Amino acid sequence: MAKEPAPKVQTIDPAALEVLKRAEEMGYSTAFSRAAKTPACPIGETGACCQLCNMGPCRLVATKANPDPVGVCGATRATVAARNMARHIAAGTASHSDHGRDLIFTLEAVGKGEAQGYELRDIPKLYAVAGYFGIKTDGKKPEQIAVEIAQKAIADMAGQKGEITYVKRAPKKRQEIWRQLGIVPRGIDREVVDILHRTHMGDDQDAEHILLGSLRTALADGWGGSMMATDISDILFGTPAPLRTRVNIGVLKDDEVNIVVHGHEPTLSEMIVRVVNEPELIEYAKSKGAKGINLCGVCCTSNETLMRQGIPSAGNDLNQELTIITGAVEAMIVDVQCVMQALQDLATKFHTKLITTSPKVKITGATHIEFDEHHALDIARQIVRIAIDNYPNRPRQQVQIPSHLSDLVAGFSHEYIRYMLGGTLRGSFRPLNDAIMTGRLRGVAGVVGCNNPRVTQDEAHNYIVKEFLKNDILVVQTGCGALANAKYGLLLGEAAMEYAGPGLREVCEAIGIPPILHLGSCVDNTRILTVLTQMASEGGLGDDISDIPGVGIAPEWMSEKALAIGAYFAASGAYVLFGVNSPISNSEEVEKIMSEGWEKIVGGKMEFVPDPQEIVRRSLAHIDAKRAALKLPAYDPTKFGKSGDWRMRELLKMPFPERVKALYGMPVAAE
Ligand code: MSK
Repeated sequence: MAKEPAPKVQTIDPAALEVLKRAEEMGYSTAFSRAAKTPACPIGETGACCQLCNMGPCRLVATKANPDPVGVCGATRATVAARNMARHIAAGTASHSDHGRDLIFTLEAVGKGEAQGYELRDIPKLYAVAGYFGIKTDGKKPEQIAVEIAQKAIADMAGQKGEITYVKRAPKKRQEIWRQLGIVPRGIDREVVDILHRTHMGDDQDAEHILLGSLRTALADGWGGSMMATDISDILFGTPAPLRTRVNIGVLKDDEVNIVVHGHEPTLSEMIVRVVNEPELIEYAKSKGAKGINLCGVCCTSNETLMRQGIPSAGNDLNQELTIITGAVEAMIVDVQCVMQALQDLATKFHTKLITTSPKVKITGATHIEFDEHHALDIARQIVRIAIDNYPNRPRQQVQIPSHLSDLVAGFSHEYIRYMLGGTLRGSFRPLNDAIMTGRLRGVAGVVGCNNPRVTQDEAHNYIVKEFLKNDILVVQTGCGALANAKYGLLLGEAAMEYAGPGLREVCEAIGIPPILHLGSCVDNTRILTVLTQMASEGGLGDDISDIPGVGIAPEWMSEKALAIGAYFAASGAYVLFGVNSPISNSEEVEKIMSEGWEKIVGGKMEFVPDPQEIVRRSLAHIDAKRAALKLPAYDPTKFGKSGDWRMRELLKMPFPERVKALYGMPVAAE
């Protein structure tokens, strides 16, 4: 069934709404307006189109006359939907893992003293990662250890046989499931190639077998390329810890040079963070009439610089064009993934310079300044100077920056979560497991992923997390989903008082955390894998990820990387739900394989459910079923919430004599 061309309400973000109104008045095209003009292809969106050879493309749409169509080669609807899905997962895996590869090369160059401006910022994490790779560290300098880690990581990228190293980080039971199914990744690149080969015309034609192969590829992402990307980013730029910053288009400044970093990789953006604080460049900006240099981000590069350095974010994926339409952006610097081609055309309508930096990515018309980790600082300075030089060109009469912005608390690495739960000397997941076991928390949920202009921006993200909070479910977020909720103040401690159920509120008050924890960018979904593994090994919640009362949701997904993430979570034992639409709806057989079929073999499953209310309903049912399987008490919110700040707030509302009695257990003495 074809979806509506675009939602009636484009966004719930007041800043985005303000800019969109202006875009409409000025006749500027955006993803929102293009989604309205260009309906989604009704054949492709259900997984019914096979484009794998030149006998087609074949459209396998059932009609009365042909109720069970097949392609020219005889490929069934199930084979076609499965092959399309597997290829999406392979592309997502390739993207994340290539991001990881670039970081590995940077780590190697840093270890060899060849990477200008970088340093090894988290030495304890360097040692921890060396431990995973079985590298002896005695008597070695950190730089040498860094080189050895890089070499081992490259070997995992290129592995042909055996198992990639990080598989050992999964719960033991999970590793055995993968081994029995023969889906432990051998090498990260190999698993991507494997899917591309087996989905070529005339190869693997059994939907179940194709999809099992795709799980192996996805595992190479989650427990391989992405996990290494997260680890190495932490080693090079620091493991995140909580900090407070701001989000939304209102972070742009009308009297400073605005530079927006966009994409995914932290390598160049971290150097830009560094150079915008150099007195020489600040003085240079002042010489051009600006008060200073204002660096901010969008999408996941933004999450990288926000999590570690507190650099403000102009918002999530659908805000990328809108920042330019403010007329206040001197330069937008992009690297890889989720960068819209339309940015350049939009930039020409203003003074904005769009600068591509990855050797893999050029956009026609944009300025290309190729990034090279060996000269990163020089390149960062060159880019910042271009932005400063562009400041006098800002068309003052065109500048309109919405004032909307919100504070947020971010920076919850899995290391910090462990520390905050147990303290410096006894970091542990015990308090979290205990809170779930007693029923104070009903369960946990990861709500992640993109925006998609085919649905109202941020609406499903907001609705789903608020429902989870109300139901005492602790939420972790990454990527554009985290920014979606940060824009409305949900990533603040105060949100617990306003939205959380009684048990979750008590947990947030006791630990001093927001009810939603921001764990980072898309590759940092691997932090959630680590948290789940540590919860499984802590005891009391079974001994595998599939036992934990939890779910993963991508309510507004659009990227192939989201499908790879969903598949590696399903392969790791989690129930994953996707919103928007189903790219496999042309085949009930494939829907069944990825749901009931996968649940039988790996304990996790992946379902596509456009209705956010149904997503919540299925999530709660799943969490309650997992609680029952663990023989935990049924969720009962009336047992909790009679302590802490909330109780104090209620008490303070009482009239004076009753308040004293409630506080001290005695009546006020009569005069
Ligand atoms: S940037 S993959 S739109 S989360 Fe990671 Fe956002 Fe999705 Fe890109």
